Amino acid sequence: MLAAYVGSCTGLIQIACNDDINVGTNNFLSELNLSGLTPGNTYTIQMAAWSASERGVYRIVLECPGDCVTCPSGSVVENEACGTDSNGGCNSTPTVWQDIVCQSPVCGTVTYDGSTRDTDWYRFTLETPATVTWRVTGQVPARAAIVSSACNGGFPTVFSTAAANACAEAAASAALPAGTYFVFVAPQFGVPETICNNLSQYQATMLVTPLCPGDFNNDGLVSTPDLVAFIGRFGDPLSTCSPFDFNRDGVVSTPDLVTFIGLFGDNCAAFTPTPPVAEGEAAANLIAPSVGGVVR
Ligand SMILES: [Ca+2]
Ligand SMILES: [Ca+2]
Ligand SMILES: [Ca+2]
Ligand SMILES: [Ca+2]
Repeated sequence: MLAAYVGSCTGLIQIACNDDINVGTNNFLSELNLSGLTPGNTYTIQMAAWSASERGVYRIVLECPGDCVTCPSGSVVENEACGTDSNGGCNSTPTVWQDIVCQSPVCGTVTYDGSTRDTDWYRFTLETPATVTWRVTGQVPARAAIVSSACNGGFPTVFSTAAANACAEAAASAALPAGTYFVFVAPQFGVPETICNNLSQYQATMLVTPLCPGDFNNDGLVSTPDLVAFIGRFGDPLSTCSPFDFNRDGVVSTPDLVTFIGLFGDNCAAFTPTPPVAEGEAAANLIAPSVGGVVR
């Protein structure tokens, strides 16, 4: 059991207490979330066993995370309620995910109970080769990754993965051929356990930069076949990830035509895709199926 007080030992005033937070069967974890504390004040935390027979070794973790995740207005909200499991990607059978478009901020939650963690998988499609950057900032230390949409029996190909401390940005980036991919976010293994509260929040953004803007048929030139392709899409409402929508306003229209004409005649360097991350490292960072049994 935990309690928190303010004031001196001769005049303690209790400001919070908790027995257990009941996050699962036989899970009697105690947790306090204190907010609105005054810098400079002294606070005291008291811990006690439930009964004399349950005295022993305990672990207590104190986190002072601040509020570093502020979901911008217009964020895409994760479609998985905290504590449920509906976008577990290659950790789920059948595979489940949430589709997202690039450039839009994503706001979600992840939890970790000491062995099993929540992983969130978002799917997107590139029409042309592009550099993809996936930036994640979590209230807990987060891992970001860019992986194939093919799960390969729970082992998707990992093109980039990065980790960061709480409130720092984990940025994965890869040059990818046209195709469909996942971006991934999860708490890191070994970090403090996190239940559904303000500490479980993260924000993320996927940025897509075409490797050769205007080269829709991937031949290294912005030329007549690309113009034909562009005209064929004129007026279309599109995902803001589309290479045809240069100004990312969701439609192919005159401003995009102006940009395309400015690109006409360009030559582009040969495309070199980012090689996959070595399987062992990728598995340890991302899927880790042997850790704690079920990993989601
Ligand atoms: Ca989640
Ligand atoms: Ca999830
Ligand atoms: Ca071309
Ligand atoms: Ca446009």
